[in-house]
Amino acid sequence: MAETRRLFFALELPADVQKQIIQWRATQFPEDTGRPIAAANLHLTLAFLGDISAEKQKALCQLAGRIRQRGFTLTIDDAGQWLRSSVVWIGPRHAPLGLIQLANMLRSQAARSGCYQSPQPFHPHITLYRNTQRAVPIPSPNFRWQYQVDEFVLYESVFKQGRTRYQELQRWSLSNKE
Ligand code: 2AM
Repeated sequence: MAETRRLFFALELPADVQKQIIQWRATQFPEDTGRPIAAANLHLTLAFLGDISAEKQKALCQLAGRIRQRGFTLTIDDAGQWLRSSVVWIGPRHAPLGLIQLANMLRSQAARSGCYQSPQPFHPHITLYRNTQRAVPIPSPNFRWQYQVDEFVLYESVFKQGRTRYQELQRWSLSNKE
């Protein structure tokens, strides 16, 4: 069988925002909340591709490179928990149109290339904890992290020595394009 890699498109976080999120998380949740996501792994998923071949990766990268749209401002000002998927997350209360457009484009390109896409609508979020076993008190969002998004990234999810690491493979610029 041809070798595959587990890939997804996502937005990375600016280093200062990443740091502030980690500090905020450390003060807001009980220790047994679940498995905290490592600082370097925090991201906002745009489209999950699954385990795909090098050939499919190349085709999807070509399509991603044809996306023409401007960057956008993202405001992270909401928090919540999804019991079904056992995650605690933060995200935008109102997703900017640019974010929805970008995710929808990547998700439809992925679907047309045969990557299964969840029928669930796109709920932009940054996962903070996985494997939360019970409902945890979600602090009222006493934060507002705002930043400009001018790039998106293709990551590989690498599981090694009991740890998952997201490795950047390629990035594309959004700014100055329409
Ligand atoms: P998340 O966005 O809710 O955290 C890499 O695994 C990223 O792709 C994670 O951020 C993960 O969830 C997201 N993802 C979306 N669908 C997935 C799936 N079916 N399996 C694994 N990860 C998925």
